[in-house]
Amino acid sequence: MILAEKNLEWQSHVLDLRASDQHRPDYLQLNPNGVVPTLVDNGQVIIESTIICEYLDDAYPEPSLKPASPVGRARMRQWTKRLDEIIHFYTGVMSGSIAFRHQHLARPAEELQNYIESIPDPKRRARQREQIEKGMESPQFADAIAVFESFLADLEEQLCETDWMAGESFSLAEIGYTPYLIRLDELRLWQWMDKRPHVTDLYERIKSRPSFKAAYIDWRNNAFCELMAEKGPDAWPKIQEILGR
Ligand SMILES: N[C@@H](CCC(=O)N[C@@H](CS)C(=O)NCC(=O)O)C(=O)O
Repeated sequence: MILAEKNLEWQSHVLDLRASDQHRPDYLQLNPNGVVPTLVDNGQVIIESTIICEYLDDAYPEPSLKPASPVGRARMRQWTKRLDEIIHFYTGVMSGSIAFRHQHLARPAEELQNYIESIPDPKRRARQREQIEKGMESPQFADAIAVFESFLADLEEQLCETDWMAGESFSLAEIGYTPYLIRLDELRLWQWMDKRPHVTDLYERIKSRPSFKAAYIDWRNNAFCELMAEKGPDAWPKIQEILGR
C-alpha cells in the first residue's frame, strides 16, 4: 500500500507460508524471524512492517505519509506501536482460532507435526499448537476478543475527534491498520462495528483509495478468503458471549 501511495516500482516475491517458505535458510538470512514481509532496497535489507513503512517514508518522502506536526507523528506512532505490540499478535490468534486452524487440521498428521516443529520460536510454536488444537476454546481467543473490543472502542473515539487516526491526514497509521480492518471484514465480523459508524467510514475511505486495489484486491488470496467467509459467521455468537452481549 505504501509503495502504491508513493508510486514506487517494486518486484514481489510471494512466499507460501503453508509450505514453510518463510523458514527456508535463504529466507531466514534475510529475515531471521521467519516472517513476511521483507524489503530489499538498493541491497539493504529492512524487516518489520512498521519499520519498512517508516523507512520508505524517510527514503522516498513524497508524498509524505506522516502528519506534519510532532504531536500528529506521536499519535501515529502510538497507533503503530499498539499494532506491533498487541494487535498483530491477537489478530493471528483470532483468525487462526476461527479459520486457519482448519487448513492445518486438514493436513496429514505427520505433515502437521513437521509444520509445527519447523516454527523456530518455541513460544510461537506452543501458541500455534494450542490454536490449532483448541480453536475458539483456547484461552488466547477470549483475550484476542477483549483486545479487539478495546481497540475498536478507542478507534471510534479518536475518529469522533479527527478525520484520520493521527489527525487531519491519511498516514502510516491507516496503512498499518488496513490489513487488520480487512481481516475483520473478510471474517464477516463487521457487525462488531454496528455502533461504530466512524470506523466503518474510515474503512470505506481507505477502500476507495487506488492503493487499496494495488495492495490488496490485486493480491487477494481467494482460498484463504473463502475459508474466512465460511468460518467467520460461526464465530460471532461466541464473540458476543465473550463480550457479554
Ligand atoms: N512484526 C512483524 C510480523 C510479521 C508476521 O507475523 N507476518 C506473518 C504473516 S502476517 C508471517 O509471516 N507468518 C509466518 C508464519 O505464520 O509462519 C512485521 O510486522 O513484519
